[in-house]
Amino acid sequence: MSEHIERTFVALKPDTVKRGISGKIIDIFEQAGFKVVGMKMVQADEEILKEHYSEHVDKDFYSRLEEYMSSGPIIAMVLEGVNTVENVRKIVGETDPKAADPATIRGKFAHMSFDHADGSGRLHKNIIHASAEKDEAEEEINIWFNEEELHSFESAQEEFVR
Ligand code: 3AN
Repeated sequence: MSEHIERTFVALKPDTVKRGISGKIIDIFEQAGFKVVGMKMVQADEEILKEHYSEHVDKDFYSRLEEYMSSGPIIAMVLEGVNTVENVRKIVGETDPKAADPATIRGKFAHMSFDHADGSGRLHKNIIHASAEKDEAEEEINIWFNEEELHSFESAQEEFVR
């Protein structure tokens, strides 16, 4: 496998699942040629969220982040392709939907802002999570998936997009 082919972890957050826009978002990644090599619906609990968001556990907003992320099932995915971590983050857009480019997933499907969430005690609903760095992607894939849940296969478009 080329050194540029890598995997990243993506989670469609509970608001996305409840709004029924998961398919539209998965479609964006498939259209860009990423291969879905793992996918499942999970009800996240306190323990897995503390592991996943270990860098945020002590922050003021953590209890709201946990409430948001456990407010319904998420769709956890592993995507594979060329420089996937960087490319997927670009497609996902800025963390704060208000600041996200309208061509990105967060800009297209949300308009929440940190100021609004923090000022009103609301949940900062931003649709999707994607790993920020290659090391983080490996850690997050291990947190959410077992080896048997990840698949190696040749996709129909691989020859044209890689
Ligand atoms: P990203 O998910 O884009 O890597 P991080 O790691 O900075 O962004 O933040 C993780 C999660 O914590 C995000 N989903 C974000 O909504 C939430 N978060 C970060 N900062 C705040 C804040 N000031 N108020 C509410 N939620 C926040």
